[in-house]
Amino acid sequence: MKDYFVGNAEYFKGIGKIKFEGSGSDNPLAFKFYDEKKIIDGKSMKEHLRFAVAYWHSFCNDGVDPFGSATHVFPWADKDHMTGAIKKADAAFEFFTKLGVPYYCFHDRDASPEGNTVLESEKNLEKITGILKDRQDETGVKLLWNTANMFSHPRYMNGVATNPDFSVLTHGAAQVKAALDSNVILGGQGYTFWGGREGYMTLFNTDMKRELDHLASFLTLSRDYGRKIGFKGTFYIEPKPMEPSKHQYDYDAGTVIAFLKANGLDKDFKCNIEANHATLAGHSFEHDLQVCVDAGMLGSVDANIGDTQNGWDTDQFPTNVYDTARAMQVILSMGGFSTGGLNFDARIRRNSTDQDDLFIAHIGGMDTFALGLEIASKIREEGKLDKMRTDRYSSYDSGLGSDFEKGKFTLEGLRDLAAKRGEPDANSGKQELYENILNQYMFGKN
Ligand code: XUL
Ligand code: CO
Repeated sequence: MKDYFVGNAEYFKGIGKIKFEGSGSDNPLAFKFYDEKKIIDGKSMKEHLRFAVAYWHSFCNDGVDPFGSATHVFPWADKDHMTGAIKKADAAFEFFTKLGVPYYCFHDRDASPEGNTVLESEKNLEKITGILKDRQDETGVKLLWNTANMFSHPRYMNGVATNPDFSVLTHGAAQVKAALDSNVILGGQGYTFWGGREGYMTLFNTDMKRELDHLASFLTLSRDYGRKIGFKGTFYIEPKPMEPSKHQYDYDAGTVIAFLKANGLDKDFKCNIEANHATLAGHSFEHDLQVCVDAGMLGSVDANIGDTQNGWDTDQFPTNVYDTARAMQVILSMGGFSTGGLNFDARIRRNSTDQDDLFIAHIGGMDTFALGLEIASKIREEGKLDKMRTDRYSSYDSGLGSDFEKGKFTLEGLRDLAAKRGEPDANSGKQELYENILNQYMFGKN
């Protein structure tokens, strides 16, 4: 594997391979905490964290917002869309390898332009897939997952699989088919569905039951096609409660898991949990992760952070070590990722306009998760917090509580016990103690 790949040109000039320099380093272009080779609990940091770069934010987000035009200048841009896409792929792989991430993720339209017909779009993606495959082989960087962008084109304004117009649904099917074809060539570990427009703007014009049935059929056909062509990875649904729809059907982890189970899709599909989507749904990041782990359905993670002052998806890079420590505790509790990883679904700000800002942002996100991993691993190794939680349930471990868990009680039997035993003692939840112990692990427990 080359140190970094450079196609026809070097796009991130003057920036070399990012190295680990330790927490004392003043170099903004060095890792302070992410030491990819460091072994934690039998695995290297690189193997635990399985970082991926998101093509869409890193190489397509030009800084446009509802109030202003582009602020980011892309040196790989080209008047000819296919030439631009090829140069963009070169720039992307240069970035991945300089940063040292093992994976990337992309939407079909991030990497290859939409054509005038279904066939033209398919041909474009086929060509770019060949180029991505070459770059993967040259650099060793792999595909964590890909997906189809079925929310930008105007035809999808009323949804895709949940569109009341059948002909729109067929266009979505064409996109998913082509994206799965591309995935299999690239050896993707997963394939994601994020249905931003699979929801509604008003219930006045919406037959929710029919739409959900269509969504289930669409996902079933996609699963069947993927398996038929040899896709062995995991399908993911990425929950999000709203934005751009007023209500999105994949509201949160609990909703998605129930939907998958109700439709017999839970063997092939898992969740891809995005931090900022969980918080939009009124949950914490760790809540949605835990819901998935409890159901055996945590697949992958879109790593980002929201802004507590804003009620929308700000897609910022993770910088909050409390969040990542709690998230890594949950991820380690399921034995770590199998096909999934930590994909930075995060974008630099509109006014972050220096070329090194993209590196600095990813370095910060990777360091933040490296710290979270170290702290979570220490907490698990000592087992103190886990024991405190387990002990809260000790009344079910033996005797009558254990009989209840085994289904040996009737409701009348429970009533009689209450009458006989009288008022229970108060048992403190000790929340503040848990919080204080976490702080000790974070800031000074040796
Ligand atoms: C949108 C979002 C998407 C998905 C992939 O909020 O998170 O980028 O991750 O379509
Ligand atoms: Co996402």
